[in-house]
Amino acid sequence: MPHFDGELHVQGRSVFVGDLPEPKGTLFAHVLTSPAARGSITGLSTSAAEKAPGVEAVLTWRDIPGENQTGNIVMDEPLLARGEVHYIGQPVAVVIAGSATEARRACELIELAVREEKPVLDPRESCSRGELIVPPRTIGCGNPAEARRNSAFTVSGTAETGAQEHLYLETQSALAVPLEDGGLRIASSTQGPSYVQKIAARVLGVPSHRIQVEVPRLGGAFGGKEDQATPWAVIAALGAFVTGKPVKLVLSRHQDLVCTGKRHPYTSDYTMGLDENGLIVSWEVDYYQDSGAAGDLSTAVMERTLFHTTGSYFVPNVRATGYCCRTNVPPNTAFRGFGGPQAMFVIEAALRKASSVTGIPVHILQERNLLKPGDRFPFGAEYRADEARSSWKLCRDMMGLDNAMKRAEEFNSAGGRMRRGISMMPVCFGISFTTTFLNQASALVHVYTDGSVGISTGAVEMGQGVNSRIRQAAALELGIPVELTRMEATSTTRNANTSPTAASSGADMNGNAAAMACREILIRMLRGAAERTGVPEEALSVEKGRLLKNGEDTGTSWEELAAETYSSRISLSSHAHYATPGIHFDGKAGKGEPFAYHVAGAALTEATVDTLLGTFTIDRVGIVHCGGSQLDPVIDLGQVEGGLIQGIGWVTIEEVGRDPETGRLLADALATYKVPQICSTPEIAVMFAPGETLPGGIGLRGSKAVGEPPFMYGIGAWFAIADAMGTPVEHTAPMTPERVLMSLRAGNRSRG
Ligand code: LUZ
Ligand code: MOS
Repeated sequence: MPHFDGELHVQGRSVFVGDLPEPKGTLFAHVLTSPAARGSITGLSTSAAEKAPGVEAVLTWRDIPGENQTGNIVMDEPLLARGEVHYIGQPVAVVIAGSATEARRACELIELAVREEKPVLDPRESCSRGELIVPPRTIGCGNPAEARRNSAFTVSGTAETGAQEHLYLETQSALAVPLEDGGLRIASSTQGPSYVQKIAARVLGVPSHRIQVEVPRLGGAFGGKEDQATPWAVIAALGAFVTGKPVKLVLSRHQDLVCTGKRHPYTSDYTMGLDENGLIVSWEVDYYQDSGAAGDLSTAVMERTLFHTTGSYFVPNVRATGYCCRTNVPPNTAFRGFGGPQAMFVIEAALRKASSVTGIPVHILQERNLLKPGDRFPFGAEYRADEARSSWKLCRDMMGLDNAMKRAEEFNSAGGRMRRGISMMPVCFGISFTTTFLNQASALVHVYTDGSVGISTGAVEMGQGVNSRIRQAAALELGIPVELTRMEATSTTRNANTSPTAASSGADMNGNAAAMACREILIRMLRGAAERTGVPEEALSVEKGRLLKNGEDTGTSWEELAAETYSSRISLSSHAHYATPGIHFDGKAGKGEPFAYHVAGAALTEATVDTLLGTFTIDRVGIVHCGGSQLDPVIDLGQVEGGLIQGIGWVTIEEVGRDPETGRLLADALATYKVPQICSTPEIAVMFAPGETLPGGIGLRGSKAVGEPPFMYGIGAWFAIADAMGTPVEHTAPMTPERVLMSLRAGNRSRG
């Protein structure tokens, strides 16, 4: 199976929002954003900008015809600041001009005065000041305090993980075109076209049916366009609405870096109780999430953190509490893993500490505590698969844990400044939106009279290959070559009220919806053929593009069948709706079955540290990943490798530094924000194990979601480096070379 977009990408022929033809008279928007992280607006004068060359309009909150509100879960996010500013990069005013350069130059003429206050940048400070987005939330089971008191060992500590920039290749972009009846057509680089539609309608004060949103494809997203594409698309929409002309907005890389939210940094306090065999008996944890200046998706991210509080392990007594702490940085947002990685880092850190206290090697502790079939998660659901243990054992044996440990030991016993370390990292990730109602999707399928098939779903192609998987599922359902199918651009007029393409579930849900629509059409086609020929319907089928009777070729091709179906006046179109079966969650009780299934796997990581320089290499990563019966191994491999490397970047070199006084983003260009590149990529071995068999209607034709889970294999890199250092280190990510060096110095000092 080819990744169908691959050919277009390498030839530079694939079309993104920024490449769409600009209608005649298109204007360009540039946004003036807050230079201060916290303060009151004391003056805002646009008159000089209005007179600048090429300027058609300068917009502030006063020009918003509807509601100045883009919040989705919490209603705390104005489109354009009014009275106060809450982070550097918050949109305040918009210039609409004949060219992007004119708009940008005129923006500099807007006079904005802010009385600055000291920003809150530390989530713990925010929490102690009571500046939470929502009240703290706790999930748990058993009696952790009592279990801790009766435990043989207890360990406590703090673990911290940093922010992460999404660094999608395509920056936030939108093109809004006015329609004849006062409506708008918006092309947006969003994962959630229905969100853009709903919020544009709210801000403009028009019904949703006046707003059409279309997404050709995205140049990457990683969660950064789940909620945060919306304000930019709505700003373009506001410009088009007010001027009556098409308006385009494409963020510069610099503005995108400064204005948009990142992965949530967390600082967390934990206490773990263990029995004399190293079995975890209690787990108590407080997560302080740096939510940024507005709610955005922070509460949902925290919910997933709470669901993944015990990682791949079984713990009978748990209390996990999450604090969504409002700070003066851009609202932090969805990012591959969505709070899961933050939780998993904390329990892995705790297990390292437990290993040093109990004297039990950490990989033994990990293995002993892995989830078994029948174990319950703290939220009540049962773990039904045996993949946590089976993937761990396969990884241990096939990827060679013993050999890796021996190699490292021999290497290190030779002395010298280079030291080698290893880690095992298990992953168990729940598939489904934690917000149950989001687990629905729809598809519209047309078979044309020549037999070619057009498919529209709510899924957004962002490079992950969702369209390839949907086409494949549709072609298998119809019994025709995949080349006869085509994916249309995602559009709110073809599929309404869609969930964002997120939570790893885009292919599962939209693929099932497309397959359901295909099945419906195929049944009609076969019924028509049965009526025309007198052959019983059950005897007919389509395979490899031929109409078969009891498995024998009838001499009729798929193309002829399509034409005959049309001539018989039978519809060749169908729309289908899919809702993930079997899931439910009681938010108040904190109990239920929020996930359709889990994806599990394990990674063995080997790293080498230069103890003189603090630099390191991640040498080799061996992964066993339970992907179900795969639809497309090549797409899965791409997701596993890409996720791993993105995860390694998060815990090693990606550092979103901010000035501690002003909150200004320090790494605000690609010269200073570094992501892993091809030279820093380890040798990667991936073995796919089928694992559990999913019931029908869950997953996609037996295959499992693959988008987010592999990200968390990358966490193993942090622990492999720490292992190589051979000195106790604070559990703080990212482990930059600077941190390695300073930790080694501190370790040497404390050893005298
Ligand atoms: N988005 C969301 C997500 O709204 N809910 C989720 O549970 C989720 N999980 C992963 C990624 N995005
Ligand atoms: Mo997401 S973090 O957009 O699945």
